[in-house]
Amino acid sequence: MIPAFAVVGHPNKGKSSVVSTLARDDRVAVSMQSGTTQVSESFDIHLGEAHYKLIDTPGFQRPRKVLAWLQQQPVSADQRSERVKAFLQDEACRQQFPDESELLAPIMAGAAILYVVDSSRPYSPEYEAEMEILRWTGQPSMALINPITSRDYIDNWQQALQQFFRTVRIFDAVQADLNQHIELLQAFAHLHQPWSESLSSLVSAVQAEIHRQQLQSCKLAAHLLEDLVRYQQRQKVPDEKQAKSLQPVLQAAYYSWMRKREQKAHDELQTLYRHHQLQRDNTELTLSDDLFDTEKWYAWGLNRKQLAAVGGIAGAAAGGMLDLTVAGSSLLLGTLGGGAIGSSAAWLGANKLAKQKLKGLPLGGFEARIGPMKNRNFPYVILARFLFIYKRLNQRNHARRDTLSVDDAQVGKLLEQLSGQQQKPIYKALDRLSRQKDVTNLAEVLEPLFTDGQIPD
Ligand SMILES: Nc1nc2c(ncn2[C@@H]2O[C@H](COP(=O)(O)OP(=O)(O)OP(=O)(O)O)[C@@H](O)[C@H]2O)c(=O)[nH]1
Ligand SMILES: [Mg+2]
Repeated sequence: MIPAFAVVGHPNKGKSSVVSTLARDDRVAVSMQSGTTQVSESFDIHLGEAHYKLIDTPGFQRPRKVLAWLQQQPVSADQRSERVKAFLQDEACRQQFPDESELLAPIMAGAAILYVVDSSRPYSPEYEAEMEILRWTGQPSMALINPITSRDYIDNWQQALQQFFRTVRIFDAVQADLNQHIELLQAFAHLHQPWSESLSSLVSAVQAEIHRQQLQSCKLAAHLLEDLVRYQQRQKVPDEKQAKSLQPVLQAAYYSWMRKREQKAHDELQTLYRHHQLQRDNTELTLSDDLFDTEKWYAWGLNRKQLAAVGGIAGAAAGGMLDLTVAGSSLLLGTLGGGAIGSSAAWLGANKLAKQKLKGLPLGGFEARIGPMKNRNFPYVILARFLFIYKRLNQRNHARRDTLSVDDAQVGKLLEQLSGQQQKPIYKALDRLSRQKDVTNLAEVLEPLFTDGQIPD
């Protein structure tokens, strides 16, 4: 049997949040409303070769009555799980106790139990009936203490839970980071011996998945940069006058294509990280500035000083005057001599938007054209906006339903955190891109920006 875990407990204790966090997918319904989950829902988690199931269940509603039903007749310990099966087979019980029937069904079909409680609420004996029912199932089990708003009652909970569950762990469903997630998976592997081998491989599968998502993000960014920087909008018309009057239309079409292409890349990123529920237009994932609000370009991309420094270096390197290995982390801080910056003043002058052109065609008629974008800052702006979304998505726990916080997205700062060796190829590649030259392995060059400079093993 594929390892399966049924997440059970009182209503509104974070069961669905645990499922969402472990599934790394936000399509699990989580809400403040008690009784949000009404039927059990099974999520198949496939990670490389590893496969397991997480089952979200409704909360216990009438555990004392259910326990009373189970205890109606004397049952020895070895017969208790049969008694729970009898409960599930009894039509009247299913009618009377739909929530308990829903949550017990996957357990009796072989799932292990993850029992979730909240340490911000005091322990009370009212929980004993449901814990006793779970014990009757005879299935492997673990208790998770979820500190929804505080850890005030952790000790009392531990005292009580240890009497019913072999393993008791603290797991914050909404704040848990990746290490805590991985530690929990490691604990799963010890829960039920026949599953231990397949569950042990889960940990490396999760790490591999994270690396895969990072690499895929670099590829999305590289495609986006290539597409936006190289794009041209053209149209043929019979005469020059028509070509001229077409220019504003062409420009609007050009901008609209670019904006859509950027949106598409951001959508792909969101899908890649399985944050399907986040609506970008009403969360802080919204890029409040329009892509062509060029006033903001220095804030997103490189500022004037950085641009001058990078321009000087990229220009000098193109002319073979400067060995790029000097481009260390201090580069963007403007510690370069005035000479280098001065020499790039002309280069800064090239800081214009895409040009419009009219061209007479050999067989008669005219072609109006806009693009490609030669502005040197443009690739940095695109990259900064993409990284802004990326940084929020890749660190975000999938159980979170609050809005996102905004911090500094300036790409220059992110670049400065990398070593000189890592920065250098990025400047070079983006410079070649805005000069419309071929760039090899752009995705690979960008990788340190997506992995925070850490090269995964
Ligand atoms: N701050 C914080 N909030 C949490 C945590 N766990 C759950 N919540 C919140 O508590 C509420 C209930 O969470 P759910 O995961 O829907 O709980 P549930 O047990 O599945 O609830 P039902 O399906 O209604 O039984 C939601 O508003 C969650 O965002 C936590 O660890 N920290
Ligand atoms: Mg729920």
